[in-house]
Amino acid sequence: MDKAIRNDIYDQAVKWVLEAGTIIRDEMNAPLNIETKSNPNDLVTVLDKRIEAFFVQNIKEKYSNHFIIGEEGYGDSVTSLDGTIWIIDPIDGTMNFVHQRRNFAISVGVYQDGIGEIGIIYDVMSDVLYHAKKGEGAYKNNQQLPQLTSDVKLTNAIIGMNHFWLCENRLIDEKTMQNFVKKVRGTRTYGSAALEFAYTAEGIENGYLSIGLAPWDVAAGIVIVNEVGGVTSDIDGNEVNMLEKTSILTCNPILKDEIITFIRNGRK
Ligand code: 2AM
Ligand code: CA
Ligand code: CA
Ligand code: CA
Repeated sequence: MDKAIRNDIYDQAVKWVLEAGTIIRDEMNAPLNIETKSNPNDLVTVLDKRIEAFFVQNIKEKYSNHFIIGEEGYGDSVTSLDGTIWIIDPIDGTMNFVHQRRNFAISVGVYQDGIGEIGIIYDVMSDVLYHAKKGEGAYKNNQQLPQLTSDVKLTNAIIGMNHFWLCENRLIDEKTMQNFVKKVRGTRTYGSAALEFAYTAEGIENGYLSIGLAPWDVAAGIVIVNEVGGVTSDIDGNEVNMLEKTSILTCNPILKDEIITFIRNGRK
């Protein structure tokens, strides 16, 4: 992507993300009209919808030839990665948003012909912006994030993963995952995939494993993690396709083979 064009999109995207954050903080104490989606724990509120609509309206007005993939369905039905595509999760961590009023993020990735060019993850209540442009490093607010440490092993790693991995699940035998939890130094469950990517990029956790995520959960995070030398794949090590839901492993590259080999033993 041409650098001047990318800089323009990036500046605009950051501006909209910060504006969206202000809307959320201003409106979050009004009734949220909480509804459920695929199951009783899969929540959506009026603000998830309002924020996605805010992005879609602004993007369509300013960049009429761009496409949008958004969780709440205000975007386009995208079937090809050709062109410029905004991949948006208006509120990542809706359960945290509803129950905790914190620990949720706005996630915006911009891809050109399938390549991640821009990643923005905004921790709305902490007012912390993680952001990256491909090839130009990743930032937490104005501070550039260092490359991930080369001094990490699975036995002293902190890995983000939710507890469903320890219940019977369709991907990996739970006994294997229990052994995995015992092997690593510690696990964390933050409840926002986007923030887990941001924390992996920041190096405050060394990786994150998820059973099933959609493009909007990971699009921005992949770009940000890439910029500090991190790697993202599905749990078998395959490349992630931005048009499909998939399992996810994002981590320090030193850990990738060991994690994949470990969990392969219990792979169904
Ligand atoms: P969401 O809050 O945008 O839905 C929670 O563990 C993380 O997984 C969040 O990032 C959440 O995103 C994501 N997630 C993906 N699919 C989900 C589902 N069906 N139900 C709840 N969370 C889901
Ligand atoms: Ca959701
Ligand atoms: Ca999400
Ligand atoms: Ca969401």
